[in-house]
Amino acid sequence: MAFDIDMIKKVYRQMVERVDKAREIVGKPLTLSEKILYSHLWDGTTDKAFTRGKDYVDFAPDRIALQDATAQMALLQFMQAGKEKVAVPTTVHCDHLILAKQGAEKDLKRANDVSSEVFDFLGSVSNKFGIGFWKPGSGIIHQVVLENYAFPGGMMIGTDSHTVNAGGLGMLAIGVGGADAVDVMAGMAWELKFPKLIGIKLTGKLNGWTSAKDVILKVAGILTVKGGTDAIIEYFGSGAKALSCTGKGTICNMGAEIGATTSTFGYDDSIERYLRATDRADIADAANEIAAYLTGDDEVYANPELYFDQVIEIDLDTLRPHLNGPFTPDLATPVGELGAKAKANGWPIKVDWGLIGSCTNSSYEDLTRAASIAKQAVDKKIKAKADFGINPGSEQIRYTAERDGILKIFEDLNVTIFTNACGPCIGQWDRSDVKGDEKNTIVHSFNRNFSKRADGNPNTHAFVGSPEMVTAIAISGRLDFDPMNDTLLNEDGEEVKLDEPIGIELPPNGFEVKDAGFVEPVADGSSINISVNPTSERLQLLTPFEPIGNKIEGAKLLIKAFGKCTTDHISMAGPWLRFRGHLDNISNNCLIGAVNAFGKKTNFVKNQLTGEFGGVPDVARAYKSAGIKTIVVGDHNYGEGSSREHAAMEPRHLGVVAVLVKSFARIHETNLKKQGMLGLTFADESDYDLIQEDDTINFLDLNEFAPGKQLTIEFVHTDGSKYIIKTNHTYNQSQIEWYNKGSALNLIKRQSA
Ligand code: MIC
Ligand code: SF4
Repeated sequence: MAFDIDMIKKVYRQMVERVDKAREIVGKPLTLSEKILYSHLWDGTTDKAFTRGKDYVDFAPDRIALQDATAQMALLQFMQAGKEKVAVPTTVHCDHLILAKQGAEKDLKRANDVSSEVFDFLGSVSNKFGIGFWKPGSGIIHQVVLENYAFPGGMMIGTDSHTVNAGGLGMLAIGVGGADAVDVMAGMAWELKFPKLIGIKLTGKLNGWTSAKDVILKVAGILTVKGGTDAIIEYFGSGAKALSCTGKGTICNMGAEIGATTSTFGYDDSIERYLRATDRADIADAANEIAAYLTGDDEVYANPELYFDQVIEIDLDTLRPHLNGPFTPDLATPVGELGAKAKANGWPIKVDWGLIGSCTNSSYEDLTRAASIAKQAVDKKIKAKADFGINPGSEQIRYTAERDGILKIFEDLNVTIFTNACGPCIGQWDRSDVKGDEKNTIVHSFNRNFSKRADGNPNTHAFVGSPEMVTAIAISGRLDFDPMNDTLLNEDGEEVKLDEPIGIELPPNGFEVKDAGFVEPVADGSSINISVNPTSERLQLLTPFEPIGNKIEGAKLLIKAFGKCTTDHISMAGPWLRFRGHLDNISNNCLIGAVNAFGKKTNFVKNQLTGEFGGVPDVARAYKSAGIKTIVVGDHNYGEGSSREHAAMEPRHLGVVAVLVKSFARIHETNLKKQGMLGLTFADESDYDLIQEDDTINFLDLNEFAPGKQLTIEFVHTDGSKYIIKTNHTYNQSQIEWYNKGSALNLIKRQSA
């Protein structure tokens, strides 16, 4: 039984009516993405067709999901919104705050001790406001959502960039910052620029060592980390239909790594099979009744060039397994070619760890494909050369995999089974084998491999691959191992080869679980009191931001970030996750991972007041207490990666008024706007080079801040010479209102009062 079949049936009734109307208005056959977008308009129906990549449109998502690391800030904001209950079904998932160290049982116990304050806070706020609560150990948010809440044709938002994973079940699921989620929880519309559409046609069928992961590793290589920006990617074709539902989830999940707003697949047999296997036959039956509405129109898939802004075709018959990395998920290399590339670039060939898991690749099918390789190693008497760890995606998967003897296979190979949680994927990893910043290589089935992400070491070279490839590489202990062609020496000195992986799409005896870890909220939470200890180092009630105003003069440069500056560089995760509910404390990690363009060091910037160098947060605090506003300058795709709004709130808290870059990642740009700051882009990119460390900065026409109008900024060098540059922005009138009020939340508060 689905959690919310009545809501889903209502969405389906509306869909029929609204899609028919939209087809008339748009005047041509529709993609699946358009069907879902047009049937989730805040105003119900429309009398105009929207322009992709241009019009801001209000939507009404069906559901919201939050994870513990972002939920703290989201709920602290929601508590200020003056509402009694969430307006839209919402869940909180505890998955990011569990350190992987000794294995599931001990690690979970330790997390429950260490983070009880935060888990209790999230649990009681959830209970108060009618939010479903998934306890630590229940699983990774996106896997739990796929198993329980995602449904074909639906629209959801989540405070995590990999919310897009639910596209595997044929929905539009979009990652947002906490402030966006607060709008929807408070009963308001959710605004999005109507996305562009990229169609990816999959032909042929996966075979041998190639898996769904390789589809997205290949796509990442083609589109790069910003190729999907402001676009929805819709997969179709016979190859798409031949993929399992969780395989589709893997592909959609990593769409976040190419900046895509989201990705999706049309409803088909594999999605139906998955719904039935996860005890949601009621959704499958309802979906079957309107199946044609839950996929793109035939004409669209027959002539995609006429309907999508860009079309890519991938033949699964000839696709090869890839490993992407290091340091960026779009550096794609086919497995057989990695040895030479590694040698040429000085990447360590020896592999120290193999890790399987993360929201991307922790399904039952993933575990069985990896287990089929692990079993051969045991049977053929090969010991794994690298250390090896697994985080199952959910308690339901773990329980079922244990029952079916799959975990036993890994244990026989000495693999550590960590908690059903994010673990090493987000730097929650107590890695003991490598000390300091020793150069080393790891392979994992996660989605991101930015510098320092898994273990905090800038010299860990992380490569992303499918779980079965990670297993093979971990067994061989070598990055240049090609299981399709190479052999391994076993304990008896014989050369043995690994056979192709074999997976089981869905458990033949069904999924099973004892305690899935779900806590339903009470019907009336009005008497529940939420208290936050004022001396807590982990939680802090928010004080509203003051408006920045329309006069910025005499500002200083806090940092000119050089090269890649992801949200991991702006607000690192790992050990800092513990401060996600305490704005002042987490601000001490603000931009400490960004490389300063002057001197090329991290966390080392000049304080113009004293002439001395210091860490970014300290220097920012010094300017702030002297009453001096600061700006941050950055390169392309600034803020790529996570949805964490801390990357916007921390600079805001420390007195940064504007972030001026060559280009932004979508979620981060919105997060800056929501927190009442200026997110600007250079009209002429080369102006980036003009900016000097000791410039004084004046905004010349901020009093005329208006949609579509450039803002002019003057930079004064120390010798008194000046130059003036033009900057672009994408603020519409209501977003300018957020700026004027100090933040979007300040505006909601006024409206509720
Ligand atoms: C991530 O994968 O980077 C995270 C941690 O899941 C983030 C969310 C966060 O920073 O809490 C994301 O992807 O949005
Ligand atoms: Fe968790 Fe990693 Fe997925 Fe982010 S990418 S939600 S940290 S498993």
